[in-house]
Amino acid sequence: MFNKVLIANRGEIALRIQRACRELGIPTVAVHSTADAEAMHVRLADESVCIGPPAARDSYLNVPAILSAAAITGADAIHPGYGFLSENAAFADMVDAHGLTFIGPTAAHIRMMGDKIAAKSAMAGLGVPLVPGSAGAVADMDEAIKVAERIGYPVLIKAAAGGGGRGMKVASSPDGLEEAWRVARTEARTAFGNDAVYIEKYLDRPRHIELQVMADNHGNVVHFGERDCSLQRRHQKILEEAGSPALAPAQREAIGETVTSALKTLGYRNAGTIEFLYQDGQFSFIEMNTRLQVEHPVTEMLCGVDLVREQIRIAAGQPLGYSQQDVTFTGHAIECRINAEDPETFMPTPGRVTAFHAPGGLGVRVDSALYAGYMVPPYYDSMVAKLIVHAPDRAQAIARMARALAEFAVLGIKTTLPLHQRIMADKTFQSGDYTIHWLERFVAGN
Ligand code: MV4
Repeated sequence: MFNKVLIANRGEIALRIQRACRELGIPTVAVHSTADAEAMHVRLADESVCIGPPAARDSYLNVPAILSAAAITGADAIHPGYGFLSENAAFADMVDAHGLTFIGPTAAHIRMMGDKIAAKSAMAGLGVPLVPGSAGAVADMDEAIKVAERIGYPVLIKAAAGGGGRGMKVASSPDGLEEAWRVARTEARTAFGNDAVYIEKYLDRPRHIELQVMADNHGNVVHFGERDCSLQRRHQKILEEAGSPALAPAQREAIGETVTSALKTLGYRNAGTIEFLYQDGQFSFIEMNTRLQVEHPVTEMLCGVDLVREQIRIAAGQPLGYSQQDVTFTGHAIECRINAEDPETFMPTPGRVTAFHAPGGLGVRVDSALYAGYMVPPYYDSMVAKLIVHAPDRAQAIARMARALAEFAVLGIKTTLPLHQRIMADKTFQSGDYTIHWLERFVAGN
């Protein structure tokens, strides 16, 4: 096992990783920007190192400073959390080259899944269902027309280096294709420095369903079921559930079997999330995330597992603590992301938190680095808390969430707490019959 883990992140996820390390008896090193000197992740760590000025590119993305912090403190492993350097293959390589362990997948797998075309062809070759589309990159307009005619309009042009919704263009007819093609190409080149694009059939009312997997270095791959992340605004997830209101246990088992067998063949290691669009009873693979995700707690609550503990144990070479038969799915879990944003306009609301009271009680979990007196800095992501509930069924989970939201007090700054209260009270949300488009209309006032 590791002697000391450096956590290359901030906020609630840094605390989450510290907690897993502490339970494993591993001391932790926090790194922080000058803006985060008073942050909770620094206060709770065993040691801390300042790695640069506020801007993320000078601190949380500052690879030499982070590697130096590991060397100075004698850390032998680095957990990247999510965001920042978590899906940076060059960083994983450098951690390795310095004789440290990157707590995550291999650099080669991070690189493969970062290229959405490579990811799709790898998955297709392993029997994972895809959206109908081009076999790989589409070279020119002539080929684009041919692909679109074969699969039928509307089609979606996506950037190979994109992901998370960046660089996508819909074309609903041959007329629209030329314009969409030019815009998508130009955006891909300027945004990612890679103008490779591919084409998919546009699914008009899918759900976003993703599967959590964990693989060890000994060939064991286990899935922990799905999360439904259909409630998004501008490609930002707002609320996640496990399991999906749209899936029956047999469907979970079938897609789980498909995915675990594919990842076994691929030799994948550590945590991974396979993203699907789900429409008309069909799963279509779109992307794979090679990191721990923000919404991992709903899976932890549903399955009663500690995914971060498993990540650390696996990176240290230990076998997975679970076989597929050990994984059980009990009740229902919901996570609300609480952002320091105006609940109407979604403008960030950094500033001083004057009072803080977290909800509690049966089946309630709060992952947050907030405290009374804390100054939410303007430099980073606006998510300041995750409120997670677990209950015997979905209706009780919604009632519990509404109750916990009402207890939650974050004073001094506006947050998205009121938005979540409105969602819990909504009939369509309560029915579970929603798609990726529902929330955008809901926040716009239908
Ligand atoms: C799609 C799609 C419809 N058809 N692909 C957006 C983020 C990226 N991960 C994939 N995305 C989409 N891909 C096809 N072929 C619709 C979306 C999409 C979306 C997906 C998941 C959650 C929210 C979304 C919001 C808008 C569009």
